[in-house]
Amino acid sequence: MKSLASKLVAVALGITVSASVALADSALEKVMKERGLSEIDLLAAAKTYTPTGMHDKYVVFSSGGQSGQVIVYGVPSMRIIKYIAVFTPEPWQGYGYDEDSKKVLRQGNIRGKEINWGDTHHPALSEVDGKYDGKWLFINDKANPRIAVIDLHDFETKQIVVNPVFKSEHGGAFVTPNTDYILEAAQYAAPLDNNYHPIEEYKESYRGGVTFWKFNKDTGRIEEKNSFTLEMPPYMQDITDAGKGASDGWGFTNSFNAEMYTGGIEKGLPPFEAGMSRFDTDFLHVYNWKILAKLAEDPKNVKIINDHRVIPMSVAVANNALFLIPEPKSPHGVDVSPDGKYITVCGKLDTHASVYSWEKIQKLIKDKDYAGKDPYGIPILDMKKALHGQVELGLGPLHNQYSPVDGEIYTSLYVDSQVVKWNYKDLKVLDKVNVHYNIGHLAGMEGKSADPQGDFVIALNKLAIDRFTNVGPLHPQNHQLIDIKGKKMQLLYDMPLPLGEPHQAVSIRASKLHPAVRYKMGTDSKTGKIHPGKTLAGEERIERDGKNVTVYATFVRSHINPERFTVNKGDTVTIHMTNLERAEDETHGFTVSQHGIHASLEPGETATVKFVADLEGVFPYYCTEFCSALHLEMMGYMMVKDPDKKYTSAKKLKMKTMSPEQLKQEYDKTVGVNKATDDVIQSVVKFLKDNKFGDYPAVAALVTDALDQYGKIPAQKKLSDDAVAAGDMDKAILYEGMIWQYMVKTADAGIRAKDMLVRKLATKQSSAAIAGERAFNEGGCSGCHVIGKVSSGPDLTGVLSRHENGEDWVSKFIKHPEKMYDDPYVKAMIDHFNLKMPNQSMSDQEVKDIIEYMKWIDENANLF
Ligand code: K7E
Ligand code: CUA
Repeated sequence: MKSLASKLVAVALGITVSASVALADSALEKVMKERGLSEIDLLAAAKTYTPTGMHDKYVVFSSGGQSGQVIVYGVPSMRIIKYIAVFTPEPWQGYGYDEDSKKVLRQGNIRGKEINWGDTHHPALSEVDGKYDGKWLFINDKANPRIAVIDLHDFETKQIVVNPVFKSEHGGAFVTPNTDYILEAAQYAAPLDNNYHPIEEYKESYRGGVTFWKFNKDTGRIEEKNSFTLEMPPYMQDITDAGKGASDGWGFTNSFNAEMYTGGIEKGLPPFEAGMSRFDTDFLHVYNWKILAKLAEDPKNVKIINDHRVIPMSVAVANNALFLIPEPKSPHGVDVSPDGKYITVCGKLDTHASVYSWEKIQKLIKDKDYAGKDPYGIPILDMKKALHGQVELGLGPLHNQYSPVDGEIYTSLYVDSQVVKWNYKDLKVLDKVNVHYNIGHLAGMEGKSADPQGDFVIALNKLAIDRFTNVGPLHPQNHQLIDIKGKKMQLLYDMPLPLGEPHQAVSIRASKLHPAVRYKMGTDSKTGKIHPGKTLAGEERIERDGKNVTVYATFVRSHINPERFTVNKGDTVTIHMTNLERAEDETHGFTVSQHGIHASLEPGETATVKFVADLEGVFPYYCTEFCSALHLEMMGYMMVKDPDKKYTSAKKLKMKTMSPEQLKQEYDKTVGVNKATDDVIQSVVKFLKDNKFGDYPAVAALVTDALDQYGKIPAQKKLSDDAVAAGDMDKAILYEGMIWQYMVKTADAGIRAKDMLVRKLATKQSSAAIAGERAFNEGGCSGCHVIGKVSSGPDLTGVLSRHENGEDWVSKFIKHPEKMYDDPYVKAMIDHFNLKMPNQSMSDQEVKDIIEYMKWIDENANLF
């Protein structure tokens, strides 16, 4: 078992089995035993574990379901990286709590009603030739028919459009292969206008449809005026997919309730679920959006409903742009193959997947070979003639994903709680794996694009039941990562997600994403334009205009400018805030106590909060991100006076003041500390310059950040000197203190740059040296020894050459230091440091590895 475990780990990690693995082995075996892990578990761990600093190969965008958001995580680590606020307020990012994001959220108002809840189902990535380009993400809201546009340059929602004719939807967002249109199919049929129509007139007045949202790739926005809807019968339209390759120009939407049943359980009628599943088949809608887009240009072809163009079914039929094909009852997923030649539909209530041949469908359309017409005059194609074939997969097949292997397809089985791998060309089932439990969608890696990557699928399960520690009746959702690289699928990892039901998730290779790390100074991130409230250093001000007070504020570590402002009770207060930082990840947040507002200001961003100061009193405001050592000090006061009240001033307390000598002493001390700190900074700068930091862009970026802070010092020095000249030592001390703050911030970024540069310049560590460094740190050596420095123990740089037979000497000393306490050298060290090297019970292997680590240190001694 020992050698098997080590081999497994070695193979999984791609390293050759060497002596160092034997070390891992004993420790590994111990952990395996303690935690009851098998070799299979270790293999799964090795496939997902992502050590610190390593990044994921794929990024997944999951619908956040009832949270109305999008959740972003990495694969294979399954680490959550971001929540994207979309249809619902998100407190951290200030989405819905500052004015600029409110404007986006309020685009989602429906008929004047504020909607702050959404039900996201289907995220879709923008495409070029059916392949993901990493630029935009779209997602729908099933409850309140809306589509949102997310910019992947900063992962923020930029636009929400409300469907003008639907009352609910489900078949969105699905994009055409070049992102010309975003498709959104209705769900529950309803009148397209906003009027009351009795349910008895369901067949006459209730309708479904598909909306084609025109996307402008230059502006990155949906153009509502250039969008249109195709009217469809009141079958409940469902999932949709756009054709690609061979079927480019076409769209496919399935449906349930071809029965057009209208319920009435409260009147003693059978319920919807019975009436809607009576027929053996429902309809797959097949339509040509290229023809429809042309038709929509002519006013003769459209009805205007709620200021929106709707193409009646009759017009679509007359122009050979709309057809129906029967599909097994109450289907769910409809998925076009990567080449666009096959369309797979899964019947939830049927054990089969039905594979339609695009070639056969095209021929039937061309020959006008119809099996009949539906009550609305739409031609129906014969199901058997359109089918490539059917395969029995199991109970409750739902959704499909593809892999790069020709014909290979993965399907979720809701009732069986399985993922099944099969081939849609030769119609053979290949493998099944159990999931926990009731899987809905599954996400392959780019698995619905024209360029599927394989590697993994993720099961997005509806129930978690017993998979996680019980946290009460509401369980988290369960995303399960499955390895599909081998012949047999392997379940690797369960990720609980406690933020709404993951309907669909889409993934993309991380290498295709190119997000920014900062905004151009003064940007309104929601519009991408310069914010009218942009404020640079020195431009901070408070403007009053009657009952309106406007504050132009700046944020930079670690102060908000202004730090005090006073308004009258009842004033409307607008605060424009600019984060002057350019340093990566230096976000500041802002809130005023007791006013329900919040903004998150990313480097370079300007945002605005607005509220009525309707309470009298004193209200602290502060930065809400722990941005720096003096973050708590990053605060200020809003004071609200009642203009109708008379205030008497408090009697002043007498406090002791410092003598001029004391002040001078404090001033000298502060200046001295600054001088010493500057020396450290200069030594770091010298190191960076000597080692050509400019050759390494990531290091250079940190150095720029550091120098940015350092550059603020001369202005402070001048203020300090002026204060000294004016005899105001108190003020001078404070400015000297400010200089020290900038020095600390400089050193903070500078030392990070130095560490990064050292790692880049140093020779590559052997796996033994890596193991040695770990043993050194974990075994407690680093508690007393700091490489490159004398600390509570001697510096170990060069230790191997300090003694004859150095390696041997050091090995013996680590193993049994107590035996050498009388050695004259050791004795001298003990006296000097007043500490004895303890026995850390290192194994022989650990000692060997530490020696390798020491050798690596010596090779790179110049860097420490
Ligand atoms: Cu099957 Cu909304 Cu696509 Cu839920 S949906 S699973
Ligand atoms: Cu800025 Cu805390």
